[in-house]
Amino acid sequence: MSSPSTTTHYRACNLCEAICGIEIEHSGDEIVAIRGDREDPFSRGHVCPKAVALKDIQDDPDRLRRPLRRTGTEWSEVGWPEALDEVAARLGAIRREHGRDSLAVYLGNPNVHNLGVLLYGPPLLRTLRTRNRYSATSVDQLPHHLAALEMFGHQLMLPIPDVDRTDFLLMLGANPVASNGSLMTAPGIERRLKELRERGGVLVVIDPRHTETARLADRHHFIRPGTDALLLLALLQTIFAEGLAKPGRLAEHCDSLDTVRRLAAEFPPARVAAATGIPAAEIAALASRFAAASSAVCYGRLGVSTQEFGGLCQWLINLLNTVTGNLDRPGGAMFTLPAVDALASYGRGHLGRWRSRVRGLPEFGGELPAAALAEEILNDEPQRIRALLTLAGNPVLSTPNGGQLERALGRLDFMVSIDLYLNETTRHAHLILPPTPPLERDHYDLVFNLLAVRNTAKFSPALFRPSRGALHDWQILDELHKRLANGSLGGRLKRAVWSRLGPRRLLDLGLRLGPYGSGLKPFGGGLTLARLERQEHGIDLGPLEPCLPERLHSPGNRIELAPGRLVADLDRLRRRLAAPAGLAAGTGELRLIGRRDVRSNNSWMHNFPRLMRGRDRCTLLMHPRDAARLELSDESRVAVVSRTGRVTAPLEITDRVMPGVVSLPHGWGHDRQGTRLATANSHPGASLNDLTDERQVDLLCGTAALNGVAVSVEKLSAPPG
Ligand SMILES: Nc1nc2c(c(=O)[nH]1)N[C@H]1C(S)=C(S)[C@@H](COP(=O)(O)OP(=O)(O)OC[C@H]3O[C@@H](n4cnc5c(=O)[nH]c(N)nc54)[C@H](O)[C@@H]3O)O[C@H]1N2
Ligand SMILES: Nc1nc2c(c(=O)[nH]1)N[C@H]1C(S)=C(S)[C@@H](COP(=O)(O)OP(=O)(O)OC[C@H]3O[C@@H](n4cnc5c(=O)[nH]c(N)nc54)[C@H](O)[C@@H]3O)O[C@H]1N2
Ligand code: SF4
Ligand SMILES: [Mo]
Repeated sequence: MSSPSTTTHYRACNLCEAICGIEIEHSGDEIVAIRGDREDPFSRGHVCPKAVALKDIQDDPDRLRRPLRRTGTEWSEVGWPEALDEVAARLGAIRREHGRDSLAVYLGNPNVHNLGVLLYGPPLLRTLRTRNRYSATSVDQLPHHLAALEMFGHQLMLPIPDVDRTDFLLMLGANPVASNGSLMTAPGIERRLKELRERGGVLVVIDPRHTETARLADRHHFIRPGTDALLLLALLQTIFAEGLAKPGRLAEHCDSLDTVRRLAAEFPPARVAAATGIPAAEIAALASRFAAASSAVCYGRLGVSTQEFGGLCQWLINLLNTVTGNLDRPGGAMFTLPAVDALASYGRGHLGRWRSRVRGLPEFGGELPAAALAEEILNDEPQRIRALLTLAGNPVLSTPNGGQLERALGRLDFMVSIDLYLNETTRHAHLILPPTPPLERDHYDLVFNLLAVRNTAKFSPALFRPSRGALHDWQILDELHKRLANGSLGGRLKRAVWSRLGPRRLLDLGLRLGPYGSGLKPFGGGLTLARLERQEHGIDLGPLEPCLPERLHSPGNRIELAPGRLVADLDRLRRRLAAPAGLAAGTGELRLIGRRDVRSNNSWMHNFPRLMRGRDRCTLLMHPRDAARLELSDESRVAVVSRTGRVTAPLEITDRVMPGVVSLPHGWGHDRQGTRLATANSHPGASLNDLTDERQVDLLCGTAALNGVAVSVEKLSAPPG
């Protein structure tokens, strides 16, 4: 809807996983309004306050428009050809002298929201062939990939909770009302959860904090951080003991059900109640209700992935869904059929083919854990990392022990960042290469359609033409690739063809060859980019459909219920349960967890004035009982101290957090010198990851245990300033 002087542009917001349809009313280059697109068949008008950030990114005077080169602490603009040549020359020289593993790469979260990077990043990475690849995956969803690989044979066979049809949603360690959902693309999740309850369904939330999502739930249970694997085992134990296990249609395709029954038998509710903080009777009742529901799904996200037993949690969640017959059935945990088949072009995945040099942490899918990056730089071995490329990442604020990583970055011979901003990480680079912002490029969600609660497709053409000379992320990657590839004639030809095709034509090919596609016939029916583009609100491809066992990627199309590596990892959990200072410890020590706010997105949306209004959000939440014990009041400013660091924050006393647990949001800490983020600098907050510990990882797969960090809290004597 636009007035006579304005035009309306339709697209998907690419800032978070919800992929909301938006309408942008604009007059030439001036954005007049950004609203939810009511005609979008998937999001039906939903947006969150961050949608307007698309305009703020576009207009932000701090956003970098030209490559920058650092000399000491001074930055100066450089032309594109010169910047690209210099980056390639420096990386090439270090590689020649010290070998390919001396170059490291860190890939941040926005890459999965970026069509061009998804198509042009992999070829460059293959050319670099470094074993020192790191990404946000190992501070995020890695355990989901591991469980999918081990059970279903492919790291991307991720079961998605069918929220729109389920009768019972058991949610652990997720707060979609603030995060808008993750590994569950479901725009307007709050409405979907309310609809679940209106149709008589049940929502149970397990979280050490009484979250915004818990407020919508029938039941919320506090749980001691890091003990979810025990709870899940006890749920399974009850289900087996009460004869409620009925895998149904898939039973004949599952292996090792008896092993699972035997393993779970060790963990009756009474044995885990003290450790988890949930009474045994409540656990047993929850198990019975879950198993009795006509459809049910257990879903666990960041709080159960980024903890010491994340791999076990995601395996046990899949098990709970499978043994109750809820895997691959409507209302349960289902698989998507996106219009571009991402599984076909990604490897199945692998664990532990090589290990990090210093600590011996395993690679997963070709990447080493981000928790190992700093130490791989800060050592004196000849094979240490000497150069780093960061691509849309801010690991100083987003990976554990950010302070140590900063020291490491300062030691590199060369660092280059492809990024929109001069921030806490990129300020350490020698060169920053800024790409075009989201509204200047074409967009299609290759990843989030794979994770969506419904099959849909939408193409978002660029709204604005890039300013003169600007490059897209994919063009920067392609230019670097061109300069760094020294392959065969065949390899060079392939690269040249890929480079000529560009994201649009590659997407068209992907759509044509996908499950709804026209094939390669010029006039065949079915989906092509041209046809999709004509549907500016996007198209609905229907609800998720059962697809097992045919779509399994495992040998013989079998579901392995008791993968050896996961079964073996139970030993770590047993030892922890038995240790006197283990999970049940009541040592008086506090456990630190994170949180999200709907107006933030990880570390990079604190520079937009409209999202920063109101009171300070970077506060430490503490239960009144702990506050009383420590003689703290609501006016206190406190220091939070861990093995790795010390930060200060205003205290917020609330019974919405569990006794013994404190919570600080992540993504803050914008008071570091020399960044170019005027608004963020004036609302700096403190970085949670100055407190998280790189030594605390899920040893099975190297995922950082960002939740459950042991901290103490001290009162600051005088209020600052
Ligand atoms: N303690 C704690 N730590 C956490 C988490 C937590 O819950 N608790 N959450 C973790 C999770 S889930 C994640 S995903 C990670 C995120 O970790 P990161 O991806 O490392 O961090 P982001 O804050 O997302 O930083 C994104 C960067 O990309 C840049 N950028 C944005 N858009 C573009 C673009 O289109 N192109 C380019 N080239 N650059 C762009 C931004 O300027 C910013 O520098 O953090 C993790 N860290
Ligand atoms: N507004 C906003 N939206 C976002 C982001 C953002 O930064 N801001 N980030 C995006 C990204 S990259 C991601 S990955 C998603 C993440 O999406 P979610 O997984 O929904 O993320 P969180 O809101 O961090 O929810 C994690 C919950 O786990 C709880 N928790 C912590 N430790 C434990 C534990 O040991 N056990 C249990 N059961 N719970 C625990 C925390 O209290 C918290 O409520 O959000 C995405 N959306
Ligand atoms: S929930 Fe907000 S940030 Fe996420 S896609 Fe929708 S409008 Fe964008
Ligand atoms: Mo994430």
